[in-house]
Amino acid sequence: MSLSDQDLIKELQQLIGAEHVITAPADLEPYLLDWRKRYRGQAIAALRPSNTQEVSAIVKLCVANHIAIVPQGGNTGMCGGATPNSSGRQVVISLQRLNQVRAIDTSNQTITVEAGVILQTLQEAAAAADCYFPLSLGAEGSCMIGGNLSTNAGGTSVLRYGNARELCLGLEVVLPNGEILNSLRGLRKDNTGYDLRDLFIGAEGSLGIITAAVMKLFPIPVAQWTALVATPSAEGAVELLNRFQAGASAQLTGFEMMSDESLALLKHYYPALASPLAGNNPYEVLVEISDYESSEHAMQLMESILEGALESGCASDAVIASNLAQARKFWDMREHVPLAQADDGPNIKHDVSLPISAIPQFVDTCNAMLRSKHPNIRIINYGHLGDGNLHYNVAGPSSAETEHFFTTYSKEIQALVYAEVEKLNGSISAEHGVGQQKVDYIEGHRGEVAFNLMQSIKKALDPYNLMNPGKVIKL
Ligand code: FAD
Ligand code: S2G
Ligand code: ZN
Repeated sequence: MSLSDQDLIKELQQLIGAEHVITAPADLEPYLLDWRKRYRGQAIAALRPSNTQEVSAIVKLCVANHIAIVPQGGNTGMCGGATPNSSGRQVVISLQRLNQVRAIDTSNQTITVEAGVILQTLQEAAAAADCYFPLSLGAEGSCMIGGNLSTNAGGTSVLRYGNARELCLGLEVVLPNGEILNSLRGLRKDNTGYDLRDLFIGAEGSLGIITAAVMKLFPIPVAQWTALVATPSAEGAVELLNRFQAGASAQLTGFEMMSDESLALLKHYYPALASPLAGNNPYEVLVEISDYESSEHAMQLMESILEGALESGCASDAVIASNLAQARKFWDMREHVPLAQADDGPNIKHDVSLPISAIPQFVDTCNAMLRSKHPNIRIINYGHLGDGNLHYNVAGPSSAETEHFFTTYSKEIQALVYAEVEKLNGSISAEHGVGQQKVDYIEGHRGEVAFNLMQSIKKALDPYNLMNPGKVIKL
């Protein structure tokens, strides 16, 4: 017989302390609404355990009382994955208090951190040990490494260092039955059975709760040069990428594209971040080269590749940051585009990835198709071109019309864009995950065999469907 909510709350308070069982509506609110303010849920409580054993004890108590669990990190996710549903029969488990850096092994080039460590804190801990942790994204001041692993986050250095998955060597996970899986080994090679670690990376909390991880560290680059390059078309941007890939290879550590409408939106909401390049360029690309030899070597490389690009016409203008402050300003431009979008109002997001060779066709086809149906829409097309990942976001003609446009046309526009993605053999979720936003698209996108296999895995690990139900895979 299940406990009443009141008795459950009393048991939880005994487990983790009353001050960490949050039930007062005002205190609960931040846990029930996602960053985009698109998803709102209900919860019996938000819980803030302080260690793995407390997480395990909570899971066992919830499972015994058929209460579903929604793990939550920084709550910066884009797909509503960390937001409880409206049933009121769920609890949110916030990992914020599991925030210890457990160990740094500079010789093994690894750092062991708890899931609630904020990404920026992890970057700083690496730097303090004279190492580099490359995962970097606009939300790094509040997202947590547990959430980064659960969404297999990408960000701006994937083309050189990979997603969160490639940066992880070991995990500690509380399973849906409350057992603790300890695979916190910092080994780059370990072929002993199924790859259980990778099962939980990108599972968005639907297979278990990540409580700690061993992450890779890297040497700090000796020099980094950043440039802002104007290109006449998406095709030109891809040619520019290919030139940098051929010329700089592993030294190419950032390649981000912003369309003219993205730059116009940025300039409107953050005038100080207006592009320094003259004119209204169809696209501007932020390129970063990192070097382990010398600053001069990196600069020569940057200059020679840019010269070739300007001669070929795939670049029409370029400015190389003359100092760290200017390089920071170029990166602030890029990282403020999603903030400008949030200021502007709801927008129809498409976090898509495509074969890089297919990107010009995707952009030209979708732009023409959508503008023929909605002539005055704004297509805020920007993102990680180096990984073939575009944030092809569509907004209504003006800020005042975004809400109406979003609610009226989201489904239609998403169907059109995703159909184009399928035609070009792309993905409908490059880095943000599925959450609840795309859960109805997954079977069609992945196909029956893959979908049935994922359902079998979900049923095997979470037979009562209590671990973040309704996210990623519906049973
Ligand atoms: P949350 O939002 O708290 O949770 C995300 C998902 O993971 C949910 O399903 C949740 O249930 C699950 N989860 C969280 N913690 C755990 C855990 N310990 N164990 C199991 N499951 C867990 N994302 C990118 O990939 N690249 C970008 O460039 C990028 N830029 C962004 C810029 C801005 C301004 C914002 C607001 C977001 C951006 N994001 C980006 C999206 C978001 O920051 C990432 O998805 C991030 O990894 C989410 O981390 P979080 O800690 O906030 O997770
Ligand atoms: C980024 C943010 C999400 C969006 O800035 O790279 O991941 O599409 C995005 O606004
Ligand atoms: Zn992104």
